[in-house]
Amino acid sequence: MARRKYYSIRMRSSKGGVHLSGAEGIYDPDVIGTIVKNYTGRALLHDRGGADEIHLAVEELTETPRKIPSLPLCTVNTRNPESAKKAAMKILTSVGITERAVEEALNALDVGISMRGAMLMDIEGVRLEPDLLRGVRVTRMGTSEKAAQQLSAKLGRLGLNNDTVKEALVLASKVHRYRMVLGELCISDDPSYTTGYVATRAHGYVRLPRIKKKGVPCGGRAFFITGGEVKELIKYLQRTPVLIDEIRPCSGSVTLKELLKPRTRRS
Ligand code: PML
Repeated sequence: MARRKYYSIRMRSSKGGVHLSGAEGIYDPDVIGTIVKNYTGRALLHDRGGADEIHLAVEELTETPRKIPSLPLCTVNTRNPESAKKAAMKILTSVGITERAVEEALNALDVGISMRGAMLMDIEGVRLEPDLLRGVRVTRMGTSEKAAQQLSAKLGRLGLNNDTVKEALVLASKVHRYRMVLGELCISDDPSYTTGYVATRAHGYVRLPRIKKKGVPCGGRAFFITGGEVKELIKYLQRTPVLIDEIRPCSGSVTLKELLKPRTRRS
C-alpha cells in the first residue's frame, strides 16, 4: 500500500524587517490551498499591522509523522509579573532545574532581544545552542483533524480557543516528548499578549497570565535540558515531524499549591 502523504506548511511574516507572525502545521495534500490562503490572510490582517513580507514553505514530508498526545493544559491565575515569575520558578525548580538557570532565562527574555528560536540551557543556566542570536526553531509539527476539533472544543469551554494558545501547546507537546528536555519557559514577544507559560512532563502546559506588562515588546523561549546529545535534540526539534493525535485534559484555573502537590502531577 502506498505511504500516506503529509505536507508541512510553514509561514512567517514580517513588517519593516521585524518579525510579525508565524504559523505552521502538518496537513493532507487536499487542504494545502485552503491552508496557504488562511496563513496568508493571517499575516496580512495581523493586529500589529499587515505584513509586507510573507514566507511560505510547503514541503512533502519524507518521514511519517510520529503521533503523540498533547500535554495537559491548565492556568495558574497569577496576578502580576512578580507572582507569575515566582510560580515559574517554583514549578521549574521542582523538576530539578536550578534557580540560577531560571533566573538566567528570565533575565535573557527581559533584555529586549527577541530571538527567532529558543534558547537551550542546561540545568545550571549555561547556554548550549550553537547560534546564540538565532536560537533553535522548533518546526514540523501539527495536529490531526480530529484532534484539532477536540482541542478547539476543550479550549472553547475555557474561552481559550485561539491560534496562539493552540500553537504554543502543540510546540510544547512536541518539545517535551524528548526526554532530554526537562522544562520550558515562554513569554510572548507580542507587546499586547501578556500570558506566558511553563511546561514540564510532570505538570503539563501551565499558563501564567500577566507574566509581563502590556506594551513590553520582548519575550522568547528557553528549553532546559539535561544529559544527552545536543545535536540530536536539535535535529529532533527542527526536523522530526510530529502530529498531535490525542488531546489530554484542558482545565481552568488551578492553584500553585494544587499543581505542586505530588498527587496532582500530570505525567
Ligand atoms: C508565542 O508563541 O508567542 C507565545 C504564546 C504564549 C501562549 C500562552 C497561552 O496563552 O497559553
